[in-house]
Amino acid sequence: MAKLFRAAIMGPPGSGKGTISKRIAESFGLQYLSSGHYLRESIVANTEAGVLVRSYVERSLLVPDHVMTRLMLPRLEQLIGHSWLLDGFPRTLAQAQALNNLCQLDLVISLNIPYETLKDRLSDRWIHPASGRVYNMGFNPPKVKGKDDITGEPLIQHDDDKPEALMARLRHYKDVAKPVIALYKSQGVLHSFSGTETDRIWPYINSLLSTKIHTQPSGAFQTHTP
Ligand code: G5P
Ligand code: MG
Repeated sequence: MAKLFRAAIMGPPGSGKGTISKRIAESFGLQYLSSGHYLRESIVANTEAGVLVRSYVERSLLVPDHVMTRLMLPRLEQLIGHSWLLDGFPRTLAQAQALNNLCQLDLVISLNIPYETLKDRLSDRWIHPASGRVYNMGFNPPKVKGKDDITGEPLIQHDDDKPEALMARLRHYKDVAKPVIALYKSQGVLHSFSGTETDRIWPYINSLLSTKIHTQPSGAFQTHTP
């Protein structure tokens, strides 16, 4: 019988969550929800919440848990009856517990990417401050150097992306993620993947998901319990 499939992908900034999520969503037809995307949407809308969110995202700090759960959980409630993949949520134990109260995840993918690799990817990162859109001069540069693709406004580089600050952020990510990873490990749903290249990690994730989700020709899919 077809069963719903709920998954999340975790990993430090720049670990490839977004890149891999898009491949999973395309290959397996899951609805894709990215916390970063919804945060940037609220920044652009310039609501009271958006102004608050911007003050955190601009400094690459975690947005408070109550703001995150208010942003994400109603969207999941609307997706009752759908299978989905979360990118970047939950990031803290409080967020994971709030999500647990709504539903149990079937699978959590955790990406372990070496610090040096993350440093290379992130140290070349430029941001459009008004929207939170992120560019990387090496992998996804803006169409016009130093300008936002949509508005043409100047891009800025944050002090947070300097190597020392980056190290502190990545250490902070690890500390915050530790109890979340322990929770999902204890629930038997955690799968960790290590490597320096997304293209080399992807085949392993793809084959794991193929054993759990069976796509149907119609685009519908079934899940298998191991
Ligand atoms: P986001 O938007 O979730 P981050 O900081 O976690 O942002 P980001 O930048 O979105 O991370 P990612 O999704 O893990 O990274 O990785 P990606 O975008 O796929 O890849 C990063 C770059 O590397 C891309 O340019 C990609 O093309 C390139 N790349 C990927 N693979 C390879 C490879 O193999 N080789 C090479 N050469 N390049 C590669 O969150 C933004 C902010 O929102 C807040 C926080 O402030 C956060 O900083 N936030 C939350 N706060 C609290 N709780 C939550 N749940 C929050 N979620 C977001
Ligand atoms: Mg991302």
